[in-house]
Amino acid sequence: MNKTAISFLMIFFVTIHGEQRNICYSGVDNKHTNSSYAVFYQNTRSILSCGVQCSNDVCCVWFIYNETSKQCFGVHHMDNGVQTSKESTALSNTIHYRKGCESDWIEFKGHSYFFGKHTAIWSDAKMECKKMCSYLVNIEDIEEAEWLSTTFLKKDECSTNIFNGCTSWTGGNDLNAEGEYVWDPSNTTMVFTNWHTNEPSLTYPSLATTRDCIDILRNGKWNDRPCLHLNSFICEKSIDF
Ligand SMILES: [Ca+2]
Ligand SMILES: [Ca+2]
Repeated sequence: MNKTAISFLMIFFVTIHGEQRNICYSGVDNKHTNSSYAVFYQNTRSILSCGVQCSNDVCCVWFIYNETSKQCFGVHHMDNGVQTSKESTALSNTIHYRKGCESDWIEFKGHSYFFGKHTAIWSDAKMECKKMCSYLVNIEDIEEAEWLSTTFLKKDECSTNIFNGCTSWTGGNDLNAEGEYVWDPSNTTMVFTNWHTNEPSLTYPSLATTRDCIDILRNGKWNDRPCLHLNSFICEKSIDF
């Protein structure tokens, strides 16, 4: 099949699906690799909203996001035997993500993450995650910490005080023994840590005993807080497949 015929088939495919599902395709990238086809959704505010668009698009199998331009592309898998050319995509400076396992979940390095926007005390946040067969996020390395803050916490509306808003509960805590930090629910000892300057409570050590739950700040660093503080939260689970 020649390239013109392939292009025609692809435009036809996208048009049909776009009309049927009433998705607002504002443009179509006509370059493709292997058996995939990129569909430009629109410029989105975050990786999360790009992932949600892909989740809501039944044909989308993974998505591409450009942090600088905020461009969001869904990629449709062309599983119809069409042989495509070896052209590389025209999408530069982008990061590819596999579609989240469910709507509103986003995958990163084999785990899936959910951002709980409404605020809750730590134990309630833990229960919210449990209800979704997941746990409060366990942060094992700097890549995960920075990905979480970039994906879920850095927002235009964050206040200048880094402790005030745009923070989320993690599973980190020292509820059982003061100063011995573990990850809930396994209670495994924390190996990697990423404390914010003067944390945990180094400036006010006498308050450390009342601050037993750890939240992640928008810079990816951590802070200990009273567990009754109302915070947004991030749930994590392994990808099932
Ligand atoms: Ca983790
Ligand atoms: Ca403490």
